[in-house]
Amino acid sequence: MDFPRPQGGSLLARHLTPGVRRRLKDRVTRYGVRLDHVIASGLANPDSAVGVYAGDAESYELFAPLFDPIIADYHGFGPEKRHQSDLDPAHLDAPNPDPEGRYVVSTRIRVARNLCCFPFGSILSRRERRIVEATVVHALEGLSGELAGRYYPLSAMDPETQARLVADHFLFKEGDRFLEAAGLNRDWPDARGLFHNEDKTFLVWVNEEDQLRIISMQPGADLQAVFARLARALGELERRLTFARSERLGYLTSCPTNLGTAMRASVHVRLPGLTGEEIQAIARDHGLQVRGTHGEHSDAEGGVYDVSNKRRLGITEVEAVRRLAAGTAALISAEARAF
Ligand code: ADP
Ligand code: DAR
Ligand code: MG
Repeated sequence: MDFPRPQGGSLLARHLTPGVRRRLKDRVTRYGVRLDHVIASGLANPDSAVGVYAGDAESYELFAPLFDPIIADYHGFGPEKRHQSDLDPAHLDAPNPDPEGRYVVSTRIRVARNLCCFPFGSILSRRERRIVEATVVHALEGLSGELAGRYYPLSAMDPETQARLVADHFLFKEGDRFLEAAGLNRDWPDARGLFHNEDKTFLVWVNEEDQLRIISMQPGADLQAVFARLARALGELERRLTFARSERLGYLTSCPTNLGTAMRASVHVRLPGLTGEEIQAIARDHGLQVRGTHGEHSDAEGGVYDVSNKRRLGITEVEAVRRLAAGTAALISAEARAF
């Protein structure tokens, strides 16, 4: 019996053909991930752009007939390719595109990570999620110098503090319906939280869409400094934790849009003189995507846009930051000409 195909324009709808579904419908990973887990979000949200989430590292191999065409579509990365990472700041030449601070409000570079040998968030049990939290927080509390900080469990955070941290872009939002349908919000807020240093320039989200979102951020457009801080932090954390990764796909993440570098490098940039179309055209030319002031599924407030690299797989971390620097300089030049 052929199943009804997912509706809408998602990559899931495009690539989950009846033949692919017949091939995959009885497969189960060693952690118990089935096809229904992988496609739940896209079935529940026909307006999804992608529509799938991996339940563990093995999902990317066992359900490759569905994931590979989606990965090729989104990243332009064929199944014969192998991802290469480069986190060495010495290889980055990204002069500050806004040294006078007239346009760029702030710069943020994050990577997603999941611990090796655990399921991912969509099928983690409450107990496993608490073990992940304890393991990650233990590693973070061993950091020193600029990276030293404190962990704040969401369950112990008062609503006003939480709202302020979200408004100030330091903490993840709640209630994303795509994450909800994927099972990533189960047992919320249990074993979720935020680690940050004194200056909130180094932060780690624990057990949101991925088990770790490791973040370096600061006001202004010094991309080199933000990248160097992140690289230092990752060097320290790689000594303390083992992350899920594969030779072919790099770092492995819940959503296939985050594979490879798992990096989003972004600027919040004020461009009052440019239309949305002009901004989109320049961003597209530099492989960048434009989002609202509070990121995914948000609008620009006060003319501040979130501009970041679209692709994360098949380019290196250095290349992703270099593209952002070049694209940001192009947007600023266009803005300066607009007045
Ligand atoms: P992702 O999960 O891909 O990192 P999200 O949209 O879920 O993106 O969350 C990103 C968060 O980081 C949002 O709160 C957004 O406001 C914030 N953010 C993104 N770029 C910047 C930036 N350059 N400066 C400050 N905050 C940023
Ligand atoms: N909203 C989901 C995921 C898109 C990529 N964003 C992530 N992973 N946060 C969709 O399929 O549209
Ligand atoms: Mg997000």
